[in-house]
Amino acid sequence: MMADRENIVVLTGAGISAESGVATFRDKDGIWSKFDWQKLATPEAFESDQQTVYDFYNTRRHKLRDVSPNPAHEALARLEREWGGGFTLITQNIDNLHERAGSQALIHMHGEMMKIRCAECETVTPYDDDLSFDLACRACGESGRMRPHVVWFGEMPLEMEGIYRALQEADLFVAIGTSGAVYPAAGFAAEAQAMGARTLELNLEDSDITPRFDAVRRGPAGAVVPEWVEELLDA
Ligand code: BJW
Repeated sequence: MMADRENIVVLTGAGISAESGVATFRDKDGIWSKFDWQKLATPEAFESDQQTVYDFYNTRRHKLRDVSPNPAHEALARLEREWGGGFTLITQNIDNLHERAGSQALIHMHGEMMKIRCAECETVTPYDDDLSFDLACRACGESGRMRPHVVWFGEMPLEMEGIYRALQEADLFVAIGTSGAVYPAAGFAAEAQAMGARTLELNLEDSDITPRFDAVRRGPAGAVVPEWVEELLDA
């Protein structure tokens, strides 16, 4: 049984948004089965073919408008509201479904799809419309250099200091719907465990890092996350 004052750190991946209709990356019909990440999700791709990168993200930004949070996002927002101890939600997802479900203590370590960033001065701006060469940076005035505010391969994920602080203080680390294929996020379970946390994986199936967890629960996030949250809050 958990004491109410324990610190919980949750890491989510694409699997938590799958039942909302947002594509995952490495499942059979995932994004990387259809598209070449080297041509779309690297700083080099942006420098060599900016329009293709814009098209890829514009399509995904349009789709995001038609989807809604599912019971797994809602359960994590409820946990944050009702849990008596510390709670930190780290997401690798660039969709906005956690915040639309009501989550507030949220770290978007791989960025946010509905924000853009100037590749010259790094200013970040919320932005609803299509990415295009016509866009100028409101801060430095440079044109044609606005990029999605996302973390591509080879780039440093965001808010790493806050993440490692949360992992250090965690009593329970929970990974939901992530394949454990991408570092540094894939290393968090082992790191939290080494610093004394218990670890739990919620996923449809085994991931690359399942052996790192003390306990696992299998099933769709929309079912297993609300069940787990209900149990924690009832304990
Ligand atoms: C369900 C479900 C349902 C499905 N219910 N579950 C060793 C150490 C450090 C770095 C490296 C290293 N080796 C290599 C690297 C470099 C690289 C890397 O990891 N490469 C690997 C391919 C090996 N990493 C980087 O470049 C990162 N930067 C970096 O390392 O900087 C230096 C640094 C070092 C040390 C400390 C700090 C910094 C940056 C990585 C950026 C990743 N970017 C992307 C794209 C973002 C933008 C966009 O979306 O376009 O992020 S790639 C993509 O993968 C996306 C995701 O966030 C990320 C993770 O994917 P995720 O979420 O796990 O999804 P899937 O599809 O893989 O898995 C879905 C899971 O859900 C599956 O398990 C299903 O079973 C499950 N599921 N339906 C429950 N209904």
